[in-house]
Amino acid sequence: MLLVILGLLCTAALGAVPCNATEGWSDNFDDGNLDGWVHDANANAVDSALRASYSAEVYRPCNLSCGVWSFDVLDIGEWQANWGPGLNVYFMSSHPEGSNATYYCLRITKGTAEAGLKYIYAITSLVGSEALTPASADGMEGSDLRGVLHHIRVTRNAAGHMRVYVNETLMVETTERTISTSECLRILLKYDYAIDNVVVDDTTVEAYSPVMMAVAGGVVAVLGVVVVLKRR
Ligand SMILES: [Ca+2]
Repeated sequence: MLLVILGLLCTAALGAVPCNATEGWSDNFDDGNLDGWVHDANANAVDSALRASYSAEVYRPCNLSCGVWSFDVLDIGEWQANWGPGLNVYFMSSHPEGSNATYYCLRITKGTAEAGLKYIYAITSLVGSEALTPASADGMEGSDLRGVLHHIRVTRNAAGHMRVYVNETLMVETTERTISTSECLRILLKYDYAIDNVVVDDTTVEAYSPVMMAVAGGVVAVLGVVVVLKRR
């Protein structure tokens, strides 16, 4: 019996849910153009990064539904002296010209805080006409956030568990399974942010958090000792 439990716990601890294979891609905008992206005249590659002269939406085909989306965000903050309208990265989205719009989006905005301003990171979703914010968290505070560089990493596994890391610190997470397919990666950008080093990778994201893995590993170790002692 103990061996059966041991086996089940090992499976739970090590079992990662596989993702469908998707061709990964990246763009560092160092070539000075937006080849591969669909965009209007407001979007440009400036100083080796994606910029918008006022407000721009850019997108490119991407069917990744589990894996890793990462990018760098530089807060330029030219909009109303730090009151930026925010940045939306629709990491899983239906085609913008299609009907029945669906998306999962990372929305970065700012709010007031004791120090002056703070970043607010939210995972938002749209299914049909229903827009939801399943998870949101406050980030860094400061009197002036201009010039801050963020490395953003969004992960989603086959169980629908989404995590957003900011400079490798877990900031917000939620599990949503309503949407399981994607056609595009879309970025809605105003001129207060620059985007660089966009990387889409179908790396399998483990189904369990490192804490759960550690707990399961500990239980397995204890049971292993018990089994060994009983056999003596
Ligand atoms: Ca670059």
